[in-house]
Amino acid sequence: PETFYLKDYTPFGFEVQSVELTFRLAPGATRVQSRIHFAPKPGAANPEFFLHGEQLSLISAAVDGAPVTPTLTEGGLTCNVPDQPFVWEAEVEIDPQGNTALEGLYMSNGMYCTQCEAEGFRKITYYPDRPDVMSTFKVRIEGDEPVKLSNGNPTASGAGWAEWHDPWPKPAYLFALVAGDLVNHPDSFTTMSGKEVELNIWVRPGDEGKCAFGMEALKKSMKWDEDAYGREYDLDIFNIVAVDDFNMGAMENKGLNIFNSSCVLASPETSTDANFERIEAIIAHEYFHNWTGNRITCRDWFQLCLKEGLTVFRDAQFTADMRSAPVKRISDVIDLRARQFPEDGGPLAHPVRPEQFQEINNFYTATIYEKGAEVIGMLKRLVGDEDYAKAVTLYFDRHDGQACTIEDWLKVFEDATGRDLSQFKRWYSQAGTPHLKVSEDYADGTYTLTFEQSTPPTPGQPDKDPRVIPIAVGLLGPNGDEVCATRVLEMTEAKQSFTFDGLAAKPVPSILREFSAPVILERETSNAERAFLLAHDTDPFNRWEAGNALAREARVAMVLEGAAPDADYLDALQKLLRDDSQDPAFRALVLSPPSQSDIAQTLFERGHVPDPQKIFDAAETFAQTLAQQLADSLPRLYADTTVSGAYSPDAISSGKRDLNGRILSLLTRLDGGQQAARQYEDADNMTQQYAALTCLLKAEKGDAQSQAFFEQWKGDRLVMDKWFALQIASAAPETAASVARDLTQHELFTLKNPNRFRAVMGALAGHHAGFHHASGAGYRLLAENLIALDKLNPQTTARMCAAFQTWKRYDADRQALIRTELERIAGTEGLSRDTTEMVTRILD
Ligand code: HT7
Ligand code: ZN
Repeated sequence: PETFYLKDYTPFGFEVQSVELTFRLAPGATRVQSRIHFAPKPGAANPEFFLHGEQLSLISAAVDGAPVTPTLTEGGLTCNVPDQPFVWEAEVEIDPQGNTALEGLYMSNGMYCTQCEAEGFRKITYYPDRPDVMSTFKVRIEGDEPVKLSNGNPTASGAGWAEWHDPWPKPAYLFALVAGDLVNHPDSFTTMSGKEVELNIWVRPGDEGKCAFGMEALKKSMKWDEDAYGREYDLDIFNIVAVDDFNMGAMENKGLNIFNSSCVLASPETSTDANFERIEAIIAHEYFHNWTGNRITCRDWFQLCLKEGLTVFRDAQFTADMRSAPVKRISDVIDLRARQFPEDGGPLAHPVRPEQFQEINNFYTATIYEKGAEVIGMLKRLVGDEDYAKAVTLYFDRHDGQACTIEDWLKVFEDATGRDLSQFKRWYSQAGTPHLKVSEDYADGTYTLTFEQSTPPTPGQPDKDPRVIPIAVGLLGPNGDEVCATRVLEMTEAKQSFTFDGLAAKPVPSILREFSAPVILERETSNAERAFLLAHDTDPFNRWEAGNALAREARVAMVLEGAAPDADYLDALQKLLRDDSQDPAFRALVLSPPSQSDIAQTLFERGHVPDPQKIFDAAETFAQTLAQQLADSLPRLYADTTVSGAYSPDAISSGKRDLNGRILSLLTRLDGGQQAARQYEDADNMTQQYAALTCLLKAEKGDAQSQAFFEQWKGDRLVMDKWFALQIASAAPETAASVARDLTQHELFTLKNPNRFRAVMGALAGHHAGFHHASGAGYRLLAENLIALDKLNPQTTARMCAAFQTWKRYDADRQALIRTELERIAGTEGLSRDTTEMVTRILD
């Protein structure tokens, strides 16, 4: 397959002055007429007129009204055109019903919908399908469907047709069309300049009752973007549509966001607290794209982090403001370490701004999104809040309506602050997670911290240069009082020391507060010091971090030395659990152990070969011991954290329920599931019902409840996804793969719905000891299903290949088993470009 390079960027030779599209909808043969005004760009000498196009049947084409016969090439067409402005007209036929890749125009449950990012518009009509080509769009939709939507404002409609006009120039990847039998949940929002905006969430009939929470989240997002960033909405109407078959979470199409139904539909009975929180964050994310992504877009797909990193950063700020800032930060770091660090340390590592790709869909990664957001967080910490606000305002003023680069983004910071960001830019160009080694010295009242940074080689980048690292540090005195408030040390050298004067005694350092940089901290320390920080640090993130390190060390010692669970740590946990002055959500996070995959990674980094079964056993032993030690207080703790009254998904109640669920899981180890069975019976919301069922299934006491759950919810696709996933997540390591295999034979399993596929295969890949069971059954099952899915949906297949990315951590036998499966996938005839690229990179 062809490789595309950042260095090869050349602008398109024509302006697109306006686009008019007419859709005559028919499931197997939709006709799309386009009428596009092009003008050669001044100074572009004889530019090639190339339009992207894939899986299109060209019916006719004309230039300035005269029929033409373009030359059809592999990915599009070329045509001789005048050297002055001209009108291009074409008619194509496409097959939405046969489109199982869910890219371009496709059908989901009888509804027409589109997904054009990154390069799906070329499956709708011939067009310069690249983000730096921006134009206004007029769209006419003809069909019997009662609801017909597109971008922008509605302009006219009649029996069997509707017209839309989007006055804001946009790239084709933001184009959207939806048509079907839909019902809406309407509302409105008055913007800061007093403009009334019509809001709608469109869903399948029957789902109307699940829109209220999403609508509130939308209005909160609109208000927050005005207050925090001064950004106002810019159309008369904002539509959201819920779609069942969708490759990712949601899509920010201008004025017509399309959502995976799992990311917008919510009700207390069918959604967990975690679902509610995720929905609020995703609605915000897509809405915030209206400015960071749509009004200012990317010049090319190498700049993807320009919109995604910034928008993730903005949605994290929003969630921190709406809920608890420390809890959001801790959760985000857990997620970063679980998804981005393994990516950055393995065969799929790539810079935040990649320099080459074969299939851009493979680069919607944790590195682009989450590390991209971390880079912005570092920038903000370095320049300070005020200068951050100045720089971002300059970005909006200077670049509104443009397609931009990371250079443009950094330049506004340079111009607003006078800083030179050339070294900082390495965060965008160098892949890999820096390791930050810390040593310390104390003499005569002066305390010195010395840091050494190094980044391991990553594919194509053997050597790394030192980066700018903001290290937020505070110091605690021996009695636990803070003797030095947070100070941001700006590291720029490979090795650098910082001193703190006037200290009466050697302090205990709290380093990398709020996780001020996405690095791996290496420091010789003791469990006693970790327990001290867990008890005294004023920075909640580092308090949690200390607890997390204690948990990790305890687990590692259990695996490597067969040690008993660390008594000091168990003690610290007990104290924290009973400490009502601490936020329940925070206590729940401290109580949640590092993942088994995380322990495997730690062991690997320390030169050991992780044994997934031993890691699983250690987790079980630890939980059992903790439960036994807490035996006397568990019933009271359970009662004290039980939330009663009408269900509300607010942060306080959901934090309490989270803690309560964790206590229930300990209690279930002692009472044989009695309390969980009672909770299952009494639950009036999905959070408590699901928590109880999880405990029961893990204790192998939940067959009856699982059957009841299935009967109760078999008509609800989203709840059924939970049921599928839970069957696997709660299975023993030796049976996880066979449980998953049986589920692929279940009448409700289908390859055509990405949510269902992810529920089963994602749960298998997420069951560390089950997926990596020595039999290799997990690897085999995943590979078989990836091969089957690739024929229908390359994008979702390719993403799921990442489950194999950590394969070099494991022993030779497991590596051989995985290699066999990867080679089997790679050798499949007709394998998609998406999956070929992923498997090749993982194998390399
Ligand atoms: N900008 C979007 C990314 C995206 C996508 C979404 C749905 C389906 C396919 C997709 N390909 C790329 C989503 C976002 O980051 O907001
Ligand atoms: Zn996004």
